[in-house]
Amino acid sequence: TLNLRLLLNSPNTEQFDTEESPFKNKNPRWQNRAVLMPPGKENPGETMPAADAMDRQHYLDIHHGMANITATPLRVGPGEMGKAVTVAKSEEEEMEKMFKVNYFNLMISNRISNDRSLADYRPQGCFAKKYSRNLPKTSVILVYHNEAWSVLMRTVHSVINRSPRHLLEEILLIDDASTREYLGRPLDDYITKLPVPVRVHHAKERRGLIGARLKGAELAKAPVLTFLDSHCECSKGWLEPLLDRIAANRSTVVCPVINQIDDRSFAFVNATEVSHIGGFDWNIIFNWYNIPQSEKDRIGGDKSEPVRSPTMAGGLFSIDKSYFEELGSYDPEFEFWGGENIELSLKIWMCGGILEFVPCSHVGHVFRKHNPHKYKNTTYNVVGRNNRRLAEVWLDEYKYLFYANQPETMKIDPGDISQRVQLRKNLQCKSFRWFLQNIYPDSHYNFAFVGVGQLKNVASGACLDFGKAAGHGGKEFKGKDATNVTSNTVELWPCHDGKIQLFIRTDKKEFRYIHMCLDYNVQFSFPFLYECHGQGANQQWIHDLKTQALHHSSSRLCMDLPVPGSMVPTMKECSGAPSQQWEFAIRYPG
Ligand code: LR7
Ligand code: MN
Repeated sequence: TLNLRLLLNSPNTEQFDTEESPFKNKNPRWQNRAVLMPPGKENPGETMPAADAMDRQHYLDIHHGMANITATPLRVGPGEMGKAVTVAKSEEEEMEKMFKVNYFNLMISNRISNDRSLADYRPQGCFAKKYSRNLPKTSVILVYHNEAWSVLMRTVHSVINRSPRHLLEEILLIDDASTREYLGRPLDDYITKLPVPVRVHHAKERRGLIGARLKGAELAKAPVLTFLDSHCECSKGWLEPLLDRIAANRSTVVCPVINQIDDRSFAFVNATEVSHIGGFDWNIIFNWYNIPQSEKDRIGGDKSEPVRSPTMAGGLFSIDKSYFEELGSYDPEFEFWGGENIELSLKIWMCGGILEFVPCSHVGHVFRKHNPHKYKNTTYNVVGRNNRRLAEVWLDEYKYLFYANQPETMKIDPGDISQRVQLRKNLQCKSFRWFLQNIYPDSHYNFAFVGVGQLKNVASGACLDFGKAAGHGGKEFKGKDATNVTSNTVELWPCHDGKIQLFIRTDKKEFRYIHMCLDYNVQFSFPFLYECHGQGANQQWIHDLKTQALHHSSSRLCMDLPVPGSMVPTMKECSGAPSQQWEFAIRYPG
């Protein structure tokens, strides 16, 4: 019945796949990599799978002018309707070998048609929506370095199959100096047979995805740019809702809902609504976060309404071309991979635009657990340098929070940033503080602070340190950056340069580390770190600059040295003794 419905469907009778999906009700756990994984050995032996015999008539049928593109022919085969694919036991060894070529299941991908069918992932409210008759055309830009043939072609075919022909100016393939043979002549030949203009630019020198996208933007003919990663699948109706938002307001930048394509089974996960928004942490690394209540209230329960997001994931979005240029596109000195998505997101919001996820647009992306890319042998940390530039230009004083967390980044030369600073001035962009308060209130950065530095005990010369929990009542850190911690002891250690002694003094008189605050409760004899609550009380510390005493507000006790044999400071009646004298040695701003 499902296929019958697909054959017969018309836009008004469309419903989504009601068939039980193994992924139903499971929230995909979307996690970006925190670090670049070491690249695997690239397999030069990968070959181009026999390309699907292309059904030209099928393309012609769906591309006569404003043809009805919803008519999907009945298809059988592995992975159709976005289903998971498995292989025989006997093939598993080979499968694992092939997995390492691109860090996704190449064997399975090669068996799935370039034209595989997908379900309809749009929430109900989308079907009644009317889009402008004058939508702008778009150039779809795909950048890649050594992408697998089947995955790249499925991206291209899904764009062709599911974009109204009159809205698709062209597909631009920007080959970031790939070395695989099939991405040369064989690809050049193949794309001439496609029913939509597809152009390829073979970059001679590797620039990374950011440089490659800039090249694509430069070559694009259409008034709207649509960027996709090279391992995506566009689902039915993906394009019109994106273009419609831009047609209504050229400074709205839109992202589709990014459905997960499983890196092992190539199942297209059946997510319908916007379940998360984008943000970033103190490493300036993108991550997914819950939609704040304020945004839910703004939308008012309509699952088909676009959801505003502080940042984009980076790979999948549409933007008015002239607006992209006006915003200074990407920082041209960014290299390789990373940071460009945050830079663009900050510019959009701080300089008067809007960034949103559009629930009526669904595009799948193969989420990988490892990064397969090697970049040039640079002597510096490439992503760190991108982020350093970003921090210097866009984060204002909050850059110190990034440096407090990644002190090594301070040693990287960011190069000349004067043009980017000038750009920000010319665009009269608002402050990062404004962005936090108005666009990203849930951010871990969202507080005002006085400085970042060490708390040094005058009598002993030792520093308060939260790196080593010794089990004095508190718990050890669970995560590298204390993100999931509920409480933790602090200790006194010889002072050093490391970040585990850097506390942030906030305007609420807290001593903070990311979202953990120095806290004290009279049940205990020692201070500890506890999730910041912003209510003052047990997390408020008055530092008397004359006597150098550190008064705990609610208990009126003072922080004192540990008892002999311990490293954990104590809380005592204030006495003015040297053991109760503390210096807050500010490192940033330096
Ligand atoms: O040197 C390179 N040259 C390239 O052309 C390295 C990569 N690339 C291409 C690559 O083929 C792919 O098409 O660049 C694209 C992104 O690289 P991926 O897919 O290896 O990385 P990713 O999916 O983790 O990338 C996410 O973060 C990047 C940070 O710079 C970019 O913003 C990507 O566009 C972004 N991808 C997405 O937003 C998809 C959703 C993932 C999430 C969250
Ligand atoms: Mn990707």
